[in-house]
Amino acid sequence: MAALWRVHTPQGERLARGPAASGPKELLAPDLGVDDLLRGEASLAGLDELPAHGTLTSDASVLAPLGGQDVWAAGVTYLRSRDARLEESDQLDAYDRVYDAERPEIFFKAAADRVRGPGEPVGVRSDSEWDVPEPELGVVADATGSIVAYVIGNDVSSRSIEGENPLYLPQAKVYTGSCAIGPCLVPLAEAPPWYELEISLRVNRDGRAVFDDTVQVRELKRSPQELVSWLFAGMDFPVGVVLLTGTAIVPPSGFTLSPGDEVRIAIHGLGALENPVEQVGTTRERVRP
Ligand code: DO4
Ligand code: MG
Repeated sequence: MAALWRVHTPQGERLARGPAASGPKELLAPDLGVDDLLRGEASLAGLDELPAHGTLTSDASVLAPLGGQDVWAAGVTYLRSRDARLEESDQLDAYDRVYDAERPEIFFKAAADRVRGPGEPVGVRSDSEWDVPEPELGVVADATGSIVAYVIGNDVSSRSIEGENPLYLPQAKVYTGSCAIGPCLVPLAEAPPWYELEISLRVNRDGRAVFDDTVQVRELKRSPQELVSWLFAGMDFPVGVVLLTGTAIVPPSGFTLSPGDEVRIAIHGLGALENPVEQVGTTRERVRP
C-alpha cells in the first residue's frame, strides 16, 4: 500500500514511497518530482513499479507532497457547511442558492509555494476574531483532469471576515498559512473509494482536546469528479492541481482557533495531517467607515 511522500534529506529534497499509515520508506530517483507524475509522462498509478534509490534515514523530514500544484477549493458542498454560512452571514440567499445550483462554488486557495506541510504552522489572521480549521478531502487531478490521488487538506478560514460580506471571501480564505496539505498523496488504486472515507478533526490546546468531530465523506452533495470537471471547465493545469472538496465539520460558534493550538486531521487510509497554529500578519487599528 504505497503512497507518495516528499521529504527533506541531508542531500536535498526527494520523493519517497511508503504506507500512508507509517511513513516514507524508500527514496525514489533524485531527478523525479511530483510534476513529472502528474504531467502525464510517468504516472502516479505506477508508483509501486518505480525503482527505489535508497532507504530513508531518520534525519529526513516530511514536506507538503506537492511540486507546482496550486490548491483550489470548493465550498458549501455539505449541508452542514451551508447551514454554518447561513448562521454567520446575513447574505442568506447566496449560500442557499449555491448549495442547490448546478455550478458549484470554487475558489483559489493557495499557490503551490505557499502550502504548508505536516508540522508546519497554519495561520490565523491578526485582523480576524473567529477562525476555524476546515478539514477536507483533497483530490489530486493530473493534467488531463483525471483524479489520480487523494490527500488531506486544511482550508483554514476566518469566519468573522467571511460572515461580514461574501465579497471578503478572498481575505477570509487566502492568507499566510491558510492552507495545509499532507502528509502524502495516496494513489486512487491504493485508497478506499471516496464515499467510504471518514474525516476526523481534533484541536488540542495545552495538551487537551478542545474540539473533536468526525464526518462521512458520502454526505458530499457532488462527486469529486464533478467538482474537478467544473475546475477544468475554465482553466488548464499543465502539472495538475489539488482541489479541496469542502468541509462538513464546523465547530460551534463559541469556538475559535488560537495561536498555540495543535490541529490534527485524519482520514483512514490517507494518514494524518498535524499542524500547530500561529498568528500571521501585522495587527492594525480597526478603522470603520
Ligand atoms: O463560501 C464559503 C466557503 C465554504 C467552504 O470553504 C466550505 O464549505 O468548505
Ligand atoms: Mg472549505
